[in-house]
Amino acid sequence: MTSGKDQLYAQPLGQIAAFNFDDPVVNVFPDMIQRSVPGYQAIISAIGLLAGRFCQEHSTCYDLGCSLGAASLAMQHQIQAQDFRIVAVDNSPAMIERLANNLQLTRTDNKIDLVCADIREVAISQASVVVLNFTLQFIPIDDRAALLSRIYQGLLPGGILILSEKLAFADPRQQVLQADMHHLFKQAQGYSTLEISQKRSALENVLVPESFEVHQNRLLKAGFSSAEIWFQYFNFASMIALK
Ligand code: GEK
Repeated sequence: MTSGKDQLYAQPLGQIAAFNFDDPVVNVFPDMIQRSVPGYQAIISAIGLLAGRFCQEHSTCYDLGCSLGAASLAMQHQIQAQDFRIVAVDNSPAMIERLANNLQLTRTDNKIDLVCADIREVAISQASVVVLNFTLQFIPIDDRAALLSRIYQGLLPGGILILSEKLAFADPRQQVLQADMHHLFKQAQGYSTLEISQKRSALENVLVPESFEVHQNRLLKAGFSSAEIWFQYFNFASMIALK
């Protein structure tokens, strides 16, 4: 379970390739996400608590874009139901391979099934909890509504979707302020200006944020009866959508 410090963008890079979740990223992923996403750990803990409350007997919890399984592990830790499974999906073979190794090293009675696949192609059924923790932002905008609609259809009555995203803001002053505050957050976490700007270039057109209003409208259109923010730290937010 080796995991290092994220220095992927510390040196000047001539050409900056589009960001992808390959081996070098997997090696530093826990450090990278903690130091890049304000409130990440608080959100993971709360996903566990929400799953503890909403996981129904004989149901499945989905962790879509699971990376190294932080949300799945938090859910497994908190769920009291006797009969449930967690399906953790990611289309990065490097992530799934590392998560499989980590799970083998931890406990033998895991309720977590790993699937290496595109979340746009995974069947969702009998779900009580679905988690999209900073994953929808990597899905092409045109594919987002269909995915949310399939999630809605696969949820049982009383089910929830937890959707965490980097947000954009319609008001230009808010957009500039919140982006600046995120920059300061990353500096306070030890990232240099060079690292921050090279990472931003790598994520250009790969991570595409939208406003809360756009997310909320899309969730309601997909069928959810309510969608609200329960957590926000600058331009990073987590929403709960209720079936
Ligand atoms: C966490 N949820 O730690 N299908 C499947 N996986 C995908 C797809 C796709 N189409 N697109 C991207 N991914 C995690 C953090 S990280 C967020 C999620 C971040 C996967 C991608 O391989 C990566 O592992 C994950 O979504 C996004 O709670 O790094 O900002």
